[in-house]
Amino acid sequence: MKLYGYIGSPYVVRAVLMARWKGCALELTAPPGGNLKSAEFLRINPIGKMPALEDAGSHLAESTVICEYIDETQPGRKLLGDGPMERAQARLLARIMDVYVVPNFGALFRNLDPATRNDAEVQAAIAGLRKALGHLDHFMGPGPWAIGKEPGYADVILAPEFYLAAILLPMFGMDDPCDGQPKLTRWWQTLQADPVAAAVRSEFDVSFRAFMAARLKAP
Ligand SMILES: N[C@@H](CCC(=O)N[C@@H](CS)C(=O)NCC(=O)O)C(=O)O
Repeated sequence: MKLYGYIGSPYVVRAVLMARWKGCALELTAPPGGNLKSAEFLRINPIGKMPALEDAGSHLAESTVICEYIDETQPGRKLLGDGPMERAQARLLARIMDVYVVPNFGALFRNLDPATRNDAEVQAAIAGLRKALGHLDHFMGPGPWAIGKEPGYADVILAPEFYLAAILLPMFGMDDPCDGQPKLTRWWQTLQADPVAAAVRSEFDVSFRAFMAARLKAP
């Protein structure tokens, strides 16, 4: 299996984390044609976003779909879980992340530069973020992982966004995204103590910090 994308994307990190926790091979490679809008890559994924997965001549897009495919096709423990409720709870956390948490990051990215920052937009994003993080906390299991006693699908989807948040949010005075959320706080501690996740985080951090530095320097 081949994954097109770069490790500085949290969506790419989801698939990488899924493969690492499963213990399966996943080759990470740059998009053909050198970028996400090249004719070669758009033939693979016309959405023009990373990641895209190639397996035995077929292609998939969208990180959640790719993660489920890796989980379903590769040997070993199923990270999505065994029972229908466990699987639905994991998918629910993933959905809350994508539908209610992540859109607030977009508003913050548009306001990175303090000199041109729209404070009202930033405050609305922070408020939206706090509310959505509360929803995540509400639906999380008793631990130590997001759903269950071992790293699973929900952790794969959530972790990279928290790695991004740990870099992005302090720029807006929000040092601890888990503040006031007991289950999230416990989960974040579990995640940070995991050596597989920590290794992937280091790779992401280097690449994402370089991306942020370039964004801040751009005119
Ligand atoms: N819903 C998509 C989102 C993927 C996404 O937005 N990827 C970003 C990188 S973090 C991207 O490729 N952006 C390029 C663009 O939008 O032109 C997924 O879950 O895979």
